[in-house]
Amino acid sequence: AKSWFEDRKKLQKQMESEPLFGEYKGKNVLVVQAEAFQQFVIGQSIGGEEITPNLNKLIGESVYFPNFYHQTAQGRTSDADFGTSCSMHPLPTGSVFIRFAGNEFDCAPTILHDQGYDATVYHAYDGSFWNRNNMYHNMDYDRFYTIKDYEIDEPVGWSLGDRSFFRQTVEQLKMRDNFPFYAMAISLSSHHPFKLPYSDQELKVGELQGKILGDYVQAAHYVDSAIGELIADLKEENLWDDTILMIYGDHDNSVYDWTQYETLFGHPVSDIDKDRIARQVPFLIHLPGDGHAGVVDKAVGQIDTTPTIMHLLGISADPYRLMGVSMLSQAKKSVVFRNGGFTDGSVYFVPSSDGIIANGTCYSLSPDGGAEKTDASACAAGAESAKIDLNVSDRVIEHDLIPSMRKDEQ
Ligand code: GP9
Repeated sequence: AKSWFEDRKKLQKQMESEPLFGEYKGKNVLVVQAEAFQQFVIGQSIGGEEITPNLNKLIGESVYFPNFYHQTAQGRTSDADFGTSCSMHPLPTGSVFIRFAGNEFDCAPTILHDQGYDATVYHAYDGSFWNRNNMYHNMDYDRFYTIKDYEIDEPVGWSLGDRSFFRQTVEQLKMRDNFPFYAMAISLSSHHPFKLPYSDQELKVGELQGKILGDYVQAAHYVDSAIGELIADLKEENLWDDTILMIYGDHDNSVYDWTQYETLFGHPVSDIDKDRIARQVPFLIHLPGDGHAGVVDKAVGQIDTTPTIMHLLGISADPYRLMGVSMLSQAKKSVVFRNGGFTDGSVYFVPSSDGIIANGTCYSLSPDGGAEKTDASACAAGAESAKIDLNVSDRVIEHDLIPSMRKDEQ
């Protein structure tokens, strides 16, 4: 594991001499992790209306990563949080938040705390869910705002609607009056089974009325409107010009009736597209000031998030054990999925259930998004390297290796 991390550091180091390194030093960082928010709703319309008008507009003013993938497994939302915050893979079984909350990791709140940031996390649900109380304490957050800190003035789904959740989160941030801040807000209104109050169902979903995907797009539209209000709030409170805003989806929506997707898209969905649709979630970074914007095509994933934040803030990855690489760097690395699949942007590997690499399916990707089956040998080296990455991550987590690696480096 030690030599693996030494190699990874060489890749990470590259960002230090690249554009944007440290360009946003000292800015606030607000990370929004959106529940079950998938990429296929972006730019998609239904009944003549955009599902995500606010995000579509924001993407045009942001750095957007159309080839961003979630890397979660059984730990679902907690895996997304762990991967993005701590830049390591989830476990093959269970959740790191539950099984190894006492171990040491190099997570974004800890790293930013060391840089003088006020680090807080917000989620309007029971603090014990996914063992967050313990894990967040270990991650060095200054405070975890739970359901107890919110007024339930807009009941939706499991708890508070995202509109009110974001509004009250900004109020709490203002009240803390502690800058710069690193804040993570975890939304909830688009949780399965996506049933919104009737008054919040604003789209005309036609044939999808009464179907789960119809409810899902209504929920995605509601979350989009909540994000629109969040942006307005941040502007109103004079935070917009000093805050890097990152928004991403945590995991897929668990809806696998593909005929419903075919109704929405108006065309058939191939097997490879099913795999990709289930793995792709949106990821955008809105940069403050006369911020940099554009589309970055590189294949990237959740574990690359913390190194990306460090790139923008000018924090070297050298003293930390992170498995990701900045999404803004030219450094190349594959996105590894927990099932042993991976993509590097030019090939996409779907493993077989027996785990034998030669039995998996390898696709060659074209720049227009097309995918053609190709010989498994084109994915063999990448699949082998994905296996190694997952093994290293598992060993570090299960044996709590970060403290000893840190000691060896001193
Ligand atoms: C609950 C929320 C949902 O607090 O984070 O988690 P999930 O069921 O999506 O993993």
